[in-house]
Amino acid sequence: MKAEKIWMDGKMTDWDKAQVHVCTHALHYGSGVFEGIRAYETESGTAVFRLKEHIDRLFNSAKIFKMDIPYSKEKFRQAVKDTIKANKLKSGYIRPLIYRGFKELGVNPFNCPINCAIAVWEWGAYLGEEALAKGIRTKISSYARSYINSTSQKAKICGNYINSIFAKMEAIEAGVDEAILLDTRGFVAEGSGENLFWIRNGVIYTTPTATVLEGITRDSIIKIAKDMGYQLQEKYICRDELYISDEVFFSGTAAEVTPIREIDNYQIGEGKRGPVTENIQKKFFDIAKGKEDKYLSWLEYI
Ligand code: PPE
Repeated sequence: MKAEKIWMDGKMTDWDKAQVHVCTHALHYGSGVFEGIRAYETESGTAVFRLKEHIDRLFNSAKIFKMDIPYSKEKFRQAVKDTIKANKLKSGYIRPLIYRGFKELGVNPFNCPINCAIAVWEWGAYLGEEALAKGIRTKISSYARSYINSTSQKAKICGNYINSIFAKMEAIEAGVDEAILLDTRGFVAEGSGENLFWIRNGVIYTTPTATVLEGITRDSIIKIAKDMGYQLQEKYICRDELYISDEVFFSGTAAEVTPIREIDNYQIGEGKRGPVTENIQKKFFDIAKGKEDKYLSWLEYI
């Protein structure tokens, strides 16, 4: 992972010089908020997928975490595009980060400055190229998604990801690719970095967003699926409903549309990418790559 330049507090900085002090507040306490955005190569050049929605969510995360971003949304949006240009990135991942910097330590964050950075780099398939075509193996995590009153799931707060990291480490050590976390009531919540969809008898389901991140890919898939004529419902379910679903898949900026072929050693459906998942995945990539006129408003060209 490396590119040329990182935008740091308004300046294009060399990748190797984009450093922070070891007493940075966010390094000790996870006191930052971030975004994950993708840019795709299209016939008319590089386009950022749903940049407006990602910038809106970044500002909402900052609002929830009581951080005033010292730039307007418009300036920040331009900075994302400038960073892509400065790195001549054709397609890849964009990581804006707003963090409490260095002034003093102690849990109270209010005296620490608010620093901003935008990094971009080439990032292929999150769970491996094969995952998109064949599906991945998962397990229900022994770690519950953070309790609703412990932190905020609407905000993409850096420290929230400790919960995801525990679940991910456990999954990898168990020999599978990814974890599915339940909420503290025991209902299915989401992956370590993905929302979840499942299909039974032709109907597509996903979880309500109260206890999970309001995924922008999730929102895109809901719109795409409805446009394609599928019935789609939000529903709280227990883990056993996943075991007997016809198809299950993850959605996320990094994960895109990743089929799940196994959960807790149960084969899901035929044990491979199912037909509904394949249709939606194909449509998603066509849209992201600018091949669907109807959805061009989701793309922001560089
Ligand atoms: N849930 C969680 C917990 C999550 O982190 C993500 C994104 C999603 C759902 C899907 O949201 P969206 O990207 O808006 O569709 N996870 C980001 C970080 C992954 C990482 O490993 O870092 C991402 O996909 O960019």
